Amino acid sequence: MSKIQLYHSVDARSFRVLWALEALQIPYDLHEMPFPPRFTTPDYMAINPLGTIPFLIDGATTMSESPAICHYLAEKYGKDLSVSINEPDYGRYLNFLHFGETTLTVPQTLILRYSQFEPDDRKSAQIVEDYTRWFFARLKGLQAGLQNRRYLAAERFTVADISVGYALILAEILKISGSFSPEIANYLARLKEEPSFIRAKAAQKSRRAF
Ligand SMILES: N[C@@H](CCC(=O)N[C@@H](CS)C(=O)NCC(=O)O)C(=O)O
Repeated sequence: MSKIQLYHSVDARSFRVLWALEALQIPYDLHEMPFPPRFTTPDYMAINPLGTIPFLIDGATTMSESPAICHYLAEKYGKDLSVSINEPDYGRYLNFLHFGETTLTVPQTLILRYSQFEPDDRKSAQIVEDYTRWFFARLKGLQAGLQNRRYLAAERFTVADISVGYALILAEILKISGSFSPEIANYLARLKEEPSFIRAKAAQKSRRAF
């Protein structure tokens, strides 16, 4: 069987997949590209016409959505990192797995875009402020979810923690994590102590572009 191929840029959403691969300890080839690959690596468009990362190839399977890839890998290669349909926290697990991307990371990308990526005349302090407020309003869901829990589901580290944990790491990169509650700050600190997180960080070779 051919090795899993992961297309990635440093600390982008593809980090979720890198972190999951390291947690599962399965062999993979990492294709690290300067960000954004759509402009820096034109040949990549032939591999993923969206030009986005992550992009995963596993035999005949190709995928481009980070929570879905984490779910797929956890189900296929290591049951403990996912929560099964027979466990009471199955719905909670799926909810946080998707919450990490759709509810938390989507507003963060607006902050990133309008504070860093747009040319100066299109940068917008208003959009940055509005979506920072939006992000912190949505973080209330995580605050509630962490009550009396070390991890988000099934009392163990799962890809739901990877999905939400990445959004918290991106908040650090965006320099808005100083407003985290103690519970969220402690949760992030715990996640950063996971050996798989440390290995995933070490696997990245380039400098971050944002
Ligand atoms: N919903 C997708 C989003 C993928 C995505 O938009 N990735 C960003 C990086 S964080 C990207 O590739 N941006 C570059 C571009 O749009 O050209 C996921 O969760 O993986």
